[in-house]
Amino acid sequence: MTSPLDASPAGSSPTASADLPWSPSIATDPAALAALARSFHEDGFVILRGFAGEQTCAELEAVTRTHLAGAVAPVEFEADLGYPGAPANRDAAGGGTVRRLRQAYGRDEVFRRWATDPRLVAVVESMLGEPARITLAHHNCVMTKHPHYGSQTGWHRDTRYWSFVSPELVTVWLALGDEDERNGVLRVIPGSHQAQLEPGQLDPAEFLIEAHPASKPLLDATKPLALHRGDVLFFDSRLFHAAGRNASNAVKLSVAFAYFGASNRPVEGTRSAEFGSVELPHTPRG
Ligand SMILES: O=C(O)CCC(=O)C(=O)O
Repeated sequence: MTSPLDASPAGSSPTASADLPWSPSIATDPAALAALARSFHEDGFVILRGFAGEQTCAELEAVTRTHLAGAVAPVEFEADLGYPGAPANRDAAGGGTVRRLRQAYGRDEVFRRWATDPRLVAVVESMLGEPARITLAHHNCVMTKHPHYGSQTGWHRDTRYWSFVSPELVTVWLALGDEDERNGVLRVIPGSHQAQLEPGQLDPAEFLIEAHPASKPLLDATKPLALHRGDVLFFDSRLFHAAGRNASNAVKLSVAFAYFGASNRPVEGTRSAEFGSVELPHTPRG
């Protein structure tokens, strides 16, 4: 088993890989958590392979499939977003394709158990540097990518419409199946959570304009993050990411929650302050 701590020169702080197998000892090892946090801050993301066990994935998938089959509200339809590849409207072929099952936290105990899993909370806390809260206003969903009608998502930062006193949030993305080039793998630009953009580099919907000259060096650094069932991607919510369409014949399902630190808060009167948040117990370590 690979250690979460890579060898580092004598006297320097150990560094962690941004992509490593999950080991239960990480959640209780302050040095391992600190190394993960350093890697997260540098690259803007960390993948923990096999973090969610088969039983957790199976329970989440079962509820997801039932709710998708009945389009149980609240849902977001592909047709309503109109991203490239989406049906033109709800009456068009595929117009009933669900993009997201929203408000996952309120849907079933399995989502609440997952989002508050103490191991997950330990990792997120180390990244935020303080006790964490779940925002119920953003993500808090199952993202789907359907064959035929699932759309392409351009380069964006999750924080584009989010209003918090500090923009530092962590998005936690759990793959309930394989995610790869065939079915709309998530791509990221490592380090782009820190990128300063030029005026005019974003379109009115705050997607990165790929043809803008200043976007080239960013896009040259693109990295696809292939995931397997149970792998968890933690990313800084300011990290630029994008995803293609699904050319396979199976729907892709990913559970996404976002977390902010106890000293942070949504700005009053904005959408980010709607729906509330979930305070998570802090477990002192070390
Ligand atoms: O199309 C996708 O799978 C990516 C979705 C996404 O990044 C988002 O909705 O924030």
